[in-house]
Amino acid sequence: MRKLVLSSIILMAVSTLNAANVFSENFEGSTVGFYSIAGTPTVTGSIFTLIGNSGTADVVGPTDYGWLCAAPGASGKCLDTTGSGSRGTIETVLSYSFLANTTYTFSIGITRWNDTVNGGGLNDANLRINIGSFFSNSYAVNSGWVNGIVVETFTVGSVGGLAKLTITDTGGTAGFAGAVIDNISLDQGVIVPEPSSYALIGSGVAALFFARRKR
Ligand SMILES: [Ca+2]
Repeated sequence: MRKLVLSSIILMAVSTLNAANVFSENFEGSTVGFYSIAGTPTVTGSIFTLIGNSGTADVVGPTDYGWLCAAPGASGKCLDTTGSGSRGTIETVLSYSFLANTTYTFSIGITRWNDTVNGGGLNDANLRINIGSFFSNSYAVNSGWVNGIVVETFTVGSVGGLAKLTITDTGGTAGFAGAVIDNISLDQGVIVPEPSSYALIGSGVAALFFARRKR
């Protein structure tokens, strides 16, 4: 038992070195309901708020939509990126600090919205996900979409800075429903030294070598 505890502590220490969570959201602390710019723009109990002119979003419960909200570890609520009204854009309330020359891992569960109320079945959507100028990708959540957690890695260039995560529903079958998302996580990965840093380290080692030879 003591061995197990010790190895767990070591594992934890190692994984902390390799990846540190920047933010995560599973909407379990959120209140099921309709959020809008005109009404309540901040999605209660989550890290997100609605932005744009007329965006809406719905926090939905596990019995409403699909595999995602009911998946292991996600047994409660998730977010429909567009509520009844107009296509939604959500953004983190906070800006997060991104370090130069650092790799990050972003993951998100995405599924099609299932129209069980109007009998429309699975609807298509298009999601665009941005993390400031550091990451951008679009996802066609249509009949070709394979349900699962999307995992993306990206490396910030030589200039870091603050950025927010923005998720926009840019179009799909229904104007009153978008893709359903859950289990969002951003983790800081390993630091990648710049080529110039390698050169600097190399020249330092060379200088040390020649200094020693002179003696
Ligand atoms: Ca959830």
